[in-house]
Amino acid sequence: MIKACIFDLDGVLVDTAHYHFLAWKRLAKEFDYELTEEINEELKGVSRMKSLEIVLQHANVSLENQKKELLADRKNGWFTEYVHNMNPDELFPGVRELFSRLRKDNIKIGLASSSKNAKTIIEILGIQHEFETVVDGTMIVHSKPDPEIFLLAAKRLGIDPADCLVFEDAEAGVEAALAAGMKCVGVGNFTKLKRANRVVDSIQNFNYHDLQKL
Ligand code: B16
Ligand code: MG
Repeated sequence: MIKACIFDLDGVLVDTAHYHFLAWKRLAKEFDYELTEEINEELKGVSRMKSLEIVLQHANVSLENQKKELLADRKNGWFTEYVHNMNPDELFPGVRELFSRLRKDNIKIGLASSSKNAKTIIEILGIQHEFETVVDGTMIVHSKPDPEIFLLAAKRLGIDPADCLVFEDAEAGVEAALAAGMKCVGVGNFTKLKRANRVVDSIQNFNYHDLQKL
């Protein structure tokens, strides 16, 4: 029985995934590499440093660690600039309604985002009080597809992983949820997320009656 829902942030609750893409694309231009939406899929759900390494690998660029830190910081500067211009309306449709149904049914709500900016983002959106626990990129060692982030969220919620349902937009995130022994709803592209127990194109189109049937 599902007793807790654990939400990814970027790409599930809000389209910050698009801001990550814009900032990486801007950085990649500096070394004459055109980042495509397709390659960007590989960056979803993974840490900032790992994302940079993937971009550099595709661009055939090799750099020393100090330079990589500088580039990651620059990308994050742009990303946080975009994020600070966001407003609460950018929360995806259906999110508030889903939260209130879960609360009514006594199902716990957690956040598990690889982003080190997650707390800032949920505050900008005004949804920080919706979560019984928030686990972000500052609290984990291994990023998705490792199950660490979801296992930590379940532990903090006091719920068995088998009784948790994860909502994820990234392939790496779906793998992490399954590796944690949880059920998973993929939010986005069916072909990319087909390993999830169910795939919907947006939170709004998740059929609440399916929650206990996955
Ligand atoms: P930051 P999520 C992830 O968030 C993003 O999907 C991923 O693209 C990003 O690289 C990662 O956070 C780290 O973000 O640079 O802000 O620490 O999807 O797990 O909520
Ligand atoms: Mg995501």
